[in-house]
Amino acid sequence: MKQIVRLFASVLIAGFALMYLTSYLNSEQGYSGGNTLTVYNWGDYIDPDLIAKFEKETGVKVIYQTFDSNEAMLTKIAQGGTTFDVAVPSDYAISKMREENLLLPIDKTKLPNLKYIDPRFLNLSFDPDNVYSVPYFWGTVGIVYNPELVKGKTFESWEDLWSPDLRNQILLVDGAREVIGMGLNSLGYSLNDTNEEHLQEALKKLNKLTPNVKALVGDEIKMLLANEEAAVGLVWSGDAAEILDENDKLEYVVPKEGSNLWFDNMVIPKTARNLEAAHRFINFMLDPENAAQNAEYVGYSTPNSEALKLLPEDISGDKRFYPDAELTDKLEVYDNLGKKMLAHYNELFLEFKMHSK
Ligand code: SPD
Repeated sequence: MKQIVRLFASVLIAGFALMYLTSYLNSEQGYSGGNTLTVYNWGDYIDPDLIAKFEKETGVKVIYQTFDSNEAMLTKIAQGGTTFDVAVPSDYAISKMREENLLLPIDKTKLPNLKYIDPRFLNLSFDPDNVYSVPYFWGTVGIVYNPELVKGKTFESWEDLWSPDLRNQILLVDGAREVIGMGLNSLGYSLNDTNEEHLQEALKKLNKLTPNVKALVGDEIKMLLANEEAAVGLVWSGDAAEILDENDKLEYVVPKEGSNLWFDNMVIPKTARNLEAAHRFINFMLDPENAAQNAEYVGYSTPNSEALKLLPEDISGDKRFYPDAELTDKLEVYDNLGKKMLAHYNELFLEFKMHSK
């Protein structure tokens, strides 16, 4: 009898262990099932209270996964085997996903809150008519610096980063387009330049920056700069806003030669399983109160004009993070340079990283 009880108990334990393991592996792979929604977003890019609010309002369980670059996100979605219901790529990555047939059209009849998006952020070249994507956040790329640590030096130009006084003082965001783009812009070339000579020139110039580069980092760039562990950083504007919020001694500038204007939009990848919940989630994030709460939490700039009205004036009126057309018209959006050229940018970036070690 005892043997039967023991056998029964072992079978039960093994069953539970198997169930746990399967559900863990499924969530790691982004498998949705039942009433769940799998969201794939950049790290540090949502107020977690909003996920809880969405779950409470809808009864849908959110499985949330993060990535740290468009390239990582693209590879994971393209290789298949995942069922992300909503993802948040940037401009050129959206264009690439469209080209590779990785997106589903959005049913706008299910997005009544889309009307709150400022028309300036709709119908952009990477997704005309917003067939596949809906604005989430937008911003620029620029330089955060600590005036005390750089002893009064100012940063009007990309060129200023090459100053010999900045040895081991610069942190760079770990992004291929951002770093190669900075090299190109510093030489007066476009961020979307595909001329091989120009690209090699940019790599050579970037390699000369390596004595000044302390590290290439992800989201921790915010903590490192705010804690004054480096004097200067190449950052996305939303991260700059958060850094300056933590440490108001620091400054943010977009260099005069120009820089990147970027847009992160919500999309429904082709492999989505829960289309109903995906649309509900996107509409929920477009709700002005939710969008304002999210913008205040993550520090990034909202494209939602009603949400903007709900933000404190010191945020919505800050021209460094809500620049007007006078600046944005001078900036460039990354183009989808095609599979081969994007891969080449990544190779150049890897070469630079090897050189910086
Ligand atoms: N931690 C959130 C980072 C989001 C950055 N998105 C900007 C992409 C620009 N290509």
